[in-house]
Parts: sequence; C-alpha cells; structure tokens
Amino acid sequence: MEEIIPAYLLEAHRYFCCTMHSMRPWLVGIGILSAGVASANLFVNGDFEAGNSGFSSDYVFASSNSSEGQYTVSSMPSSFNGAFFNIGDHTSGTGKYMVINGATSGSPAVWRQTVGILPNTTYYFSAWASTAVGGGPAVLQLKVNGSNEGSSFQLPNNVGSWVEWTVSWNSGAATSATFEVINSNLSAFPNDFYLDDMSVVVPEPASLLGVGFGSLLLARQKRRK
Ligand SMILES: [Ca+2]
Repeated sequence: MEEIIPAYLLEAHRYFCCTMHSMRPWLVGIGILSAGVASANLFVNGDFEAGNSGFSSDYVFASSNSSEGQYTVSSMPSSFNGAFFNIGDHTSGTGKYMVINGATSGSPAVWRQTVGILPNTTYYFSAWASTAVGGGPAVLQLKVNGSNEGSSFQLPNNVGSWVEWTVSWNSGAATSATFEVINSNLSAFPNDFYLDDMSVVVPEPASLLGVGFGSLLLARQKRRK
C-alpha cells in the first residue's frame, strides 16, 4: 500500500508523528506563519459586512437619520437619509459600509477599534472613504492610543468615488493599540460621509512568511542531521 501514498504525505506523517520536543521547531515556524497571516488585517469586520459589530463609536446608531452625529451600516444609505448618495461599497460593489452624518460638536470618535500589536513595529492603517452629499466634505484624523497620527485627510468634495486614506504608525513600546477616526469638520451640512474596508497591517507580511518558511526549512535540516 505504501507505494501509492504520495511522498509528501509520508513526509508530513514523519514530521507530525514525532515527539513534542522535536516538534518545537515546527511550532515556532507555524507560530510565525500565523503572525504573518494575522497581520493581513488586525481589524475585525473592517469591511462592515457583519453589520454594526466589531467596532465602537461615540456616534449614535440609528436605522433612520434624525439628527447630526448618527450613523448606520448599510448598502443603501438613502434608506438612512434620503439626501445621501447610493454608491456601491468598496469591498465588492454590493456590500455594506459605514454611513455617517457628521457630528457638530466635540471630537467624538466615528469609529474605534482596539487590537493587540507587537512592540517596535511599523503598522500601516488604511481606510476607504466617500462623500455622501456634495459640497462640504468631512476632514478625518486618525488617533492611535489618544495621539493624532498622520495628516488630516479631506474627503472629496463630490459624491461617487472611494478614496484611500493611509497612515503609517510605529508601535514603540505599546502592545495594544486603540485606533480612532475623528471628523474635524463640525458643520451641520453637508458633512456626511462613508467608510469601508478599514485595515491595519504590517506592511510586508511576505517577509514574515519568509521567516516562517525559513524556520520550517531549518527544522527540516535539523531533523536530518
Ligand atoms: Ca464593505
């Protein structure tokens, strides 16, 4: 029977049916691989396809818009506010996104999410934004652990396009990061906008994968000695 079992399965069997001690190099390799995969996007529900979950907001969630400072998650913002432009979401063209009527006082967080991070690592924040009503766009600012990061980002004056907002940030000694999106435009009208596909990644996950594969190869070589 053995000759019909593919060689790679026999190889895998040999390596996984060993003692815990000799598996340690494998586990190191797999752990680093996992870190590389996780860093693809640390945010939960960044694409809003799961609806109003995975993030918090100082804005008030509402299905129908009755005042400034409210938001919803929808694929059809005109059902939230009849003046809002219906644009296909950034993720697939048919999915959901965050629909926001800008607040007029204070500096409430539009969107907030806390993630575990590695210290002394540069992370790359990205969000896609669009204007809901033309004429007076939102101006966004990223805060990480309470500090402004990057430049303020003004959305397009007109409706109908998604634009990418990016900020790079180094974690320093931090092992946890709270990312907050603030809108510094406090006008009542229009000041309405959308967010989609929020992400935070390590810029070069491929290099982490490389380290992971390198560890696996090292483990193989050690076992063959
Ligand atoms: Ca989406």
